[in-house]
Amino acid sequence: MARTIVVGGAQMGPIARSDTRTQVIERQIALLYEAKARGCELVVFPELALTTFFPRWWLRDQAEVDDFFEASMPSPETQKLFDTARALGIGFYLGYAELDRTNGVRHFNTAILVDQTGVIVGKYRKVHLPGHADHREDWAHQHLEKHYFDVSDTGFRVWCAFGGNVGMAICNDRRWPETYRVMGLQGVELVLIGYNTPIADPEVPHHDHLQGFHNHLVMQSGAYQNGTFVVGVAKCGNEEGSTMIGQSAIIAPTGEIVAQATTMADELITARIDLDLCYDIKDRIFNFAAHRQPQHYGLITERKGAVPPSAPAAR
Ligand code: ING
Repeated sequence: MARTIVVGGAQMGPIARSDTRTQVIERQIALLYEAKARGCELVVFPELALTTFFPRWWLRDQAEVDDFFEASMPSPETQKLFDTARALGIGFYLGYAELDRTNGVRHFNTAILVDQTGVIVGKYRKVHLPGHADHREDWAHQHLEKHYFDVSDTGFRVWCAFGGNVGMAICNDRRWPETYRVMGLQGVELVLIGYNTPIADPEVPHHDHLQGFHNHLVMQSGAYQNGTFVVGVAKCGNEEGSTMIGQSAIIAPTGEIVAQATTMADELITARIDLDLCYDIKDRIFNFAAHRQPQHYGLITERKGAVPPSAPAAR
């Protein structure tokens, strides 16, 4: 018997630095109503979906930095999003900047999974923080996630939700095979990923034209190599002078793209997916229990950086 679920990717266009949470959440609510009309049970919003992508700037005023973070979730402003989603019977993934005071003061790039009754059933804090921690004022676009966020204390988890095994990741995580494999080893059937990906990468400008290709390459690979659906959702367009890629996509365990955004604005993509299709892959070509040989994979967790073979001694 098929285990189908109608999933939606709620791509968002630019969020200006001056946009209020209320203005942003009204856009998200409009996408929720469209999702309801299209039968969605679960909707994925982008990474840092409540504000502009502030890690592009070196901000000196701590109060200004703190304004980008949520001290509670639901927060007073996001309560309306939770209430609307619950009223529509839609669960959602929401990326946001989390201020955590439960163990000192810590800052995370976070995503939550909210079920159709409005309950937060899962929280994920971003593992792979790209870019740099130092101020590079001569760069047109900085990428300061290592400056603003702490590394995850959750790791990659998978939750029983929406009739299947659901996992979460955030943006740069999608580029690392370890992300999908750690969830694959927990039986993940649906990986939800929000992203904010600038086209311009100051360190390799000759790769700018490859951002869209790399975006799908890594998500399609992760889906196929772990027999899981992947939903990748962008915040995109020209946001405060930094153009970010769109191409939000719903990807099948075969690696095929099932649905893809075609604009650089707020756009809902949807698909009815059958989670049982994961097992065409999980039970065959990537049957982990039958084919993996962990005794040969030790370096993956033992070693952080690459260590090339030493050159043979001169004879
Ligand atoms: N953004 C980017 C990403 O991994 C990046 C960072 C941009 C890395 C371009 C490499 C090239 O998609 C986030 N937020 O991780």
